[in-house]
Amino acid sequence: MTSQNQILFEKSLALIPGGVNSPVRAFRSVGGTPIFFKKGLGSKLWDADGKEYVDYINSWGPMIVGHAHPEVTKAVQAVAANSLSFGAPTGLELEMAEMINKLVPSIEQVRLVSSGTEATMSAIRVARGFTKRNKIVKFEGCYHGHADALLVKAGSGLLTFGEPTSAGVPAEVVADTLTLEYNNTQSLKDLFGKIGDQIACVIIEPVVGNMNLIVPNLEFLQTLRELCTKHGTVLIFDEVMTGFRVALGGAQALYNIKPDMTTLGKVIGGGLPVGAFGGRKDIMQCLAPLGAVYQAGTLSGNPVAVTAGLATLKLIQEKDFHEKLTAQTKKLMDGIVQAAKEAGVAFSAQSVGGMFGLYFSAICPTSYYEMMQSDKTAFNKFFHSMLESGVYLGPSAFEAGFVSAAHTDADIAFTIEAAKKAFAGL
Ligand code: KE4
Repeated sequence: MTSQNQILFEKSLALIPGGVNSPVRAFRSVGGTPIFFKKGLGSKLWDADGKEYVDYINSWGPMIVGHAHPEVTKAVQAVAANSLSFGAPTGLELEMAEMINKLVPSIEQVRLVSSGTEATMSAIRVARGFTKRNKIVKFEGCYHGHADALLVKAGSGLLTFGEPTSAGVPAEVVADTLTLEYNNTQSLKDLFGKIGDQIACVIIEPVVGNMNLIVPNLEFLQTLRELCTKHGTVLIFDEVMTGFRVALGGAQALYNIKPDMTTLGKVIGGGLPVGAFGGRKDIMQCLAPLGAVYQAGTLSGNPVAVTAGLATLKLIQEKDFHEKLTAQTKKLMDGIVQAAKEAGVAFSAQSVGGMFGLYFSAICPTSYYEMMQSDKTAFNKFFHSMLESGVYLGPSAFEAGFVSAAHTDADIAFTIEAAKKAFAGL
């Protein structure tokens, strides 16, 4: 019998490119039919056929307190009754700015936008306007959204498609985008030694989640900070994924490294469209209407989206929230690693806070090159077996996974049992 997922997918293909509104959802990397969901509650999802899953995507990070958390839903319903948007300032945006400044003190001033892409695109522009330089540096395998200048050897869906540089981006637009190898400290020293005073900014995922999870070498991050300071280069931590997830204050708190600017998204919208960029006041003062760098947005700071974000940010400040989330995620990793070991499968896994990486390789990769050596075919078979068992992982070997505060010990045990079955079938 044809499933509802298949029916919906076939019909979607007629009107939506690839049947999806974001490429990674298309299952092109893992094969098969994308799952169309109808409902989420806590750690669970239900698809169009009513099949239940334990969810480890959590909308790629935002649903950190679980799906349909009653306090978030109640807050959104109440504020929505007062109109969905004004296109004018609201006290809610001030409350969000105060909350972000409190939780991420390096953000002295912040501007809200509607996606992570808008946040990184705007941060790059401000950094270029502030330094009056054009060159920007990113790292192979890191993904910062789909702004033209950043679609160079990007991660996430682009890795999945094996198209390191997107079509439709003129060479001139990326002529000033330089790409280095993540965790390669010497390459930083070499580049800054040559052209450091020409570099407007370096943008980095301080913990990478878009070529699967890659943990930073602390000396690499510290050297990057020192070189940016020495050469007047703006250091941008793209914490769209790591913000409020690897620690309450993000990766910058975890590693005690202060960037000049930070980009945020995902968790600060609690599932609704909110992004943000901010940092040193002297840099942010370059922004219109004060300065010459233009940036704008009809729905920036949308009251309903900001309310969902504020409700979420209040919940993650509950006592021991991140300690519990980190411990639950590590318990999951330990159980899956043990299952692989018992099955004799070359496998490794690691986690940072509430995000994790599963690798079909004997060691946890520390670079893009090492990540590319992992066994993608084994991952794809593992993915489908887990899906069959009712566990929803990211449909690509190049994505990190996410745990929420709603994932119970029973969910973890269920997932580990499903992993045992999946490893046995490899
Ligand atoms: P959005 O424009 O998708 O809101 O954010 C872009 C972005 C920026 N920076 C980082 C570190 C990110 O991880 C992202 C988006 N992450 C992907 C997940 N790999 C979004 C999933 C998708 O593209 O559908």
